[in-house]
Amino acid sequence: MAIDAFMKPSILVARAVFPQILTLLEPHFEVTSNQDDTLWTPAQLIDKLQGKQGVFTTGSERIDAALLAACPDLKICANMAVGYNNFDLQAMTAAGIKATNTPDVLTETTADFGFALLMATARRMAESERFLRAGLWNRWRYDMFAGSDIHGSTLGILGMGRIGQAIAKRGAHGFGMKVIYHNRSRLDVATELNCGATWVSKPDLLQQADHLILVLPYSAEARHAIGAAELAQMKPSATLVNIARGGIVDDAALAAALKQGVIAAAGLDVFEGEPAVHPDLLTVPNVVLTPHIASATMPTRLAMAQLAADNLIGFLKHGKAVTPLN
Ligand code: 8YV
Repeated sequence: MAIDAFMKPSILVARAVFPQILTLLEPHFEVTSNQDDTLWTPAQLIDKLQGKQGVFTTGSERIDAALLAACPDLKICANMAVGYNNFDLQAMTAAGIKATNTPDVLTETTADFGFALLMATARRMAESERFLRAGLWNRWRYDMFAGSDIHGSTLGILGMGRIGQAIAKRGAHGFGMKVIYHNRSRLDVATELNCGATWVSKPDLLQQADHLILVLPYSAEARHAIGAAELAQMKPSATLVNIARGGIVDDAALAAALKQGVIAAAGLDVFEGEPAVHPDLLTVPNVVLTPHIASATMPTRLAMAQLAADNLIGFLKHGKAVTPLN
């Protein structure tokens, strides 16, 4: 469909959003929304995208070559997420479709959550709360729910982008931790100093960390970056935290390692095949499980949605996306 100069472009907001985001979009576009938050099949999404020039997605909508071929009017996909493994970016670029994400606005909130999950895990908060709620607390005991210390320990970070750096600063400057990291590319010296972090090889990271936080983006190479072999290299007292993406950890291998005491505990915000959770993870006590909420504060979710909306307006109305990926 050709858009004439007087016609508003049509867009689809694929999931429920803050009402004020729809109010922001409506003067610029013919907006089809999904405030009931119906989970569409790929075929239904294709159907809804007919005649649409733009789509507001979350990490749950897969945008691939098959969808693009079936949606000839589509020009831009604006993801309300910094991660974009739901996009086949190569196929989008080849088809001339603009892709955008929401970097920066969620960095500090997500780093806060990484630390919260680390502390809840190392200090056994979920496990001990379940014990209390079950009415099992009838006395004090010297080793009751004794966990491991955060302050003064060694924090390992795998992946050292914006969120990794924000976590490093909290660890080094707030908790007096020794911070080590592994990343394909090493940070420059000034950034390392600012974060209080030192680059090490991946085996050194696994062997030296008291607590290991994963914050690397998902890619084919990152799949099962932490599996049985990597877990076996970690300290038996170590905690593992995954706030990156499901699939970076081999969840079955992790559940087995937790059961066998290969590592002490894990905190997981993301899962292979989420929202499904590996059944073995639900039966081990020493794991804290949260439903992909690392960026979930009201101001940050609003800022993410606003940036995704600004990308649609910027690109479809003014020819320039704010945070383009291609
Ligand atoms: C999102 C995230 O909540 O930004 C990301 O990459 O994982 C989360 O902040 C999620 O992807 C939904 O869009």
